[in-house]
Amino acid sequence: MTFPTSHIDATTVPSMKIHDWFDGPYPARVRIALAEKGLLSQTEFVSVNLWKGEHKTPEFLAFNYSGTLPVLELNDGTLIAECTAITQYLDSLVGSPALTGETPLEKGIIHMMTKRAEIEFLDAVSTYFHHATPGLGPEVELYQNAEWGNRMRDKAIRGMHYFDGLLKQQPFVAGERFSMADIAVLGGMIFAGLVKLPVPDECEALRAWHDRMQQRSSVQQWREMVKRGAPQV
Ligand code: GTS
Repeated sequence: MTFPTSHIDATTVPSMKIHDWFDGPYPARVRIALAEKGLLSQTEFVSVNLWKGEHKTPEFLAFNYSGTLPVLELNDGTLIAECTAITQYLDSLVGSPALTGETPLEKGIIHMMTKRAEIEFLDAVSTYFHHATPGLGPEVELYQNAEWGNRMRDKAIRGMHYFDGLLKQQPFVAGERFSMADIAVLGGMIFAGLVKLPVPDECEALRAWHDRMQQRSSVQQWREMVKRGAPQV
């Protein structure tokens, strides 16, 4: 199987598999990116049950060394893990809408803001979940450090204030256009919702941006997929 080397029409993209868990915040990032690109119908979702630790088995670790979801599998067997890498691939494949930027400047800013959304917010909420709450349960969480987890919760709240300040000045996380950076902050908001970490009342711009994001078709499509519930296996 050969793969296209530049932008092609979404309808001609070969089928792909995404290995993920239906309501996971990181999986949400790739599902939203797929919806933005009009690629959901070409994608088969393979369920990996995080709550049963299926992502930590030797077989899965051979598949994705990091033991995380999601993983994109192309139909020649090529594997791409990491939400940013998967989004970059999808964005390079199908031109519109551009999620990772078109000009060198946009690409740089979007990359920076995506990384910042991860480090300052989403990954911090995730660490809070895995370390300072029961997380995925005692069978899966083999090492926990509550003090570290709580520090990361405080970091995530600082991150919410940071993005609130930014969104007071511009409509989207990386500037004037929706991008992968908005999707990364959405991932943080989704995770914060799951672990019941409230957005501070004073973060009005962040809340207003979040409300606007709910109007996007891609976010609505993701929500519909989650509503369908856990896959029957
Ligand atoms: N840097 C990775 C990425 O961007 O893809 C992080 C992926 C990640 O942490 N995924 C979560 C995971 O595998 C999935 S979810 O929690 O959002 O559903 N967590 C399991 C674990 O044990 O860390």
